[in-house]
Amino acid sequence: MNRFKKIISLMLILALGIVLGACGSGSGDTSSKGSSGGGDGLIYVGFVQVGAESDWRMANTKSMQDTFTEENGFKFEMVDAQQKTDKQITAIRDFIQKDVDYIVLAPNTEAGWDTVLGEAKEAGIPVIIVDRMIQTNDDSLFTAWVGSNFKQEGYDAVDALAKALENKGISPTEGEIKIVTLQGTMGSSAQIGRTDGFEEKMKEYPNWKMLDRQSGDFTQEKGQEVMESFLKSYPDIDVVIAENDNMAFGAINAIKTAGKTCGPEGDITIVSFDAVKAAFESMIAGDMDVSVECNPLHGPRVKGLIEKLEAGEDVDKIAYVEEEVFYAKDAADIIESREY
Ligand code: GYE
Repeated sequence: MNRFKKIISLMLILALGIVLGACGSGSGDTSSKGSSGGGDGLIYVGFVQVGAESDWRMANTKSMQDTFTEENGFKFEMVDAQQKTDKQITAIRDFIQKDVDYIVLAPNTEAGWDTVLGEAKEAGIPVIIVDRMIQTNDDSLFTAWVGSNFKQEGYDAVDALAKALENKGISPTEGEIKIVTLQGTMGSSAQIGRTDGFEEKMKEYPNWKMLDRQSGDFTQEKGQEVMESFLKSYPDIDVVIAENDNMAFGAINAIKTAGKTCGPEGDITIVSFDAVKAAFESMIAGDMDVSVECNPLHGPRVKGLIEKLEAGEDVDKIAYVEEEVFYAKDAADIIESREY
């Protein structure tokens, strides 16, 4: 049982004691539930996951599953919301019903969390948010957040594109550079930050032109579909910004099928986000130019937060993960050291 719930239980027991005392009856069951409700000493964590849309997501799920084991003292349950925010809201209500000790939420999109998180707060269940963020005016609705600075990733992608162009002998400051963007799930922090960060910083290059932007929902399949339609509408695309690696893989398929070339030796420059292992393979194969890292290994970070909360210690409300940028020319030397 976590600290917050202990306090609430204690208050309930006291209140019940007063009521029973006043009634002159001593026969009520005032025992509180043991740790995690099962008396098994495990900390019960309910994880509301976005879905299984990408390699990043799979690595994130694995990190959580590998961390929140019984050996480590946890009872762990995960709901895969199939990229549906309403499914996530339902999952939170289920976890409240089950009286878990902590809810860990990876929100699909940013808006609309106040009501259900208010319910979790009312029930005394702390909510830890991972990966993407929520939009709220009430900071008390969550205990802590850990994830990436998506806007910074968007800024980094601008520098990454400039360097990737230089790496293939193209000046980033001369001639019109025509860009299309495959966006992630609209309204998700990863999409909002990457789109806004890129848009803001690309103003440093007045010769860069954003031809179009469309969502591929972070999946390879939709990324490929959107790229197919871009290739039909715009015959001379110079750059694809894919807001995750899986959409980049789809775009690369579409480019090749259309008889065009991409990567460091090809015509179309591919800039991506995540830097999962398959992106390194794609860079080594000469298909992708650069990937801006996004670290999915949040399991141990969330565990660290829960352990501190259990010990009654303060935690950082907001914690950003350090990230790098990886270019095709270095991929072969680095791939072995990648964890995801
Ligand atoms: O970039 C993408 C995944 O929210 C950071 O979600 C995450 C993003 C990641 O589907 O691959």
